[in-house]
Amino acid sequence: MQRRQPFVFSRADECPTVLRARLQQWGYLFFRGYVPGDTCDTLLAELVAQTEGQVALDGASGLPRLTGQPFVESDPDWDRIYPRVQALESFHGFFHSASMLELMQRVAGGEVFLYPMKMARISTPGKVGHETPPHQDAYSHHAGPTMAGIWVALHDVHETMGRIMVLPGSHRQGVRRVFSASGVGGVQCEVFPHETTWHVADCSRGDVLIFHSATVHKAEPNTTTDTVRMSVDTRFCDYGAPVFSTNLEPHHGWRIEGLDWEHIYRGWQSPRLQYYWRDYPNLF
Ligand SMILES: O=C(O)CCC(=O)C(=O)O
Repeated sequence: MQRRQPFVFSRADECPTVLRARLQQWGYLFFRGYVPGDTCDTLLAELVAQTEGQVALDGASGLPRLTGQPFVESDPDWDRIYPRVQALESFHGFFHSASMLELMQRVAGGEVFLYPMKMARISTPGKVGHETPPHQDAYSHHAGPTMAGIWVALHDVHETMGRIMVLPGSHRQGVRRVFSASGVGGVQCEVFPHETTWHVADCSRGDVLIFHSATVHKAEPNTTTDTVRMSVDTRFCDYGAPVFSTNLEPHHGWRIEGLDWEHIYRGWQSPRLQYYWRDYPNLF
């Protein structure tokens, strides 16, 4: 039996000590509308424009609609679309804005290192069973306890559209055993029998979820008829904490031929964020 309770809400202007205590208590922080709506709209339109007509923005609702065939991460359609998404300067820059960095610094209590690997999620309907399974980023990113995930809704995400859920307090049980799974990432972690209550909420564009590296989280299936859920996420840690070297690669650069930083950077206007991570002092 799986129960759902609403996310515990946080405010960015709360005392950082309170925010950090809450992160340790629940394993996550959820901020309503932290990213301005027009910033989300601009990035969403750019992501949609890379889908070669497979996804279109609905004029009335502003939501992405599936206009082509359903696909999941690592399908041929996705593999064609994703290098175009990854090449967007705005997509990589999104998490490096002053206000985003400020939020991460407040939560971390000091300077942060933002992982170069940036992720875009395109969860289409028609692919139930392939949604992100329960997992811990500590396992998938080989990361320690000061690493956290940061996930942003680029549009409103209602029930049935593939919301993100977290297992509150699950970060306190350490890194768990994993099993192979059919969804995004290919592995799922153990969920203990007593862990039946998940936290979740309908999201509005600009809502931000920050979660501890060991917090178990997953996506609900997208059971709509034609609405796509699109979001972006990345990882950050205390500056100087050990970072496993695969996190310096582009997301899926390990399996999509030619998806490397040279490809990604070739059309960029500014060199500022290119290879910013190269002198990071603690790789392993
Ligand atoms: O958005 C999703 O479906 C997956 C997000 C996620 O698992 C993450 O950010 O670690």
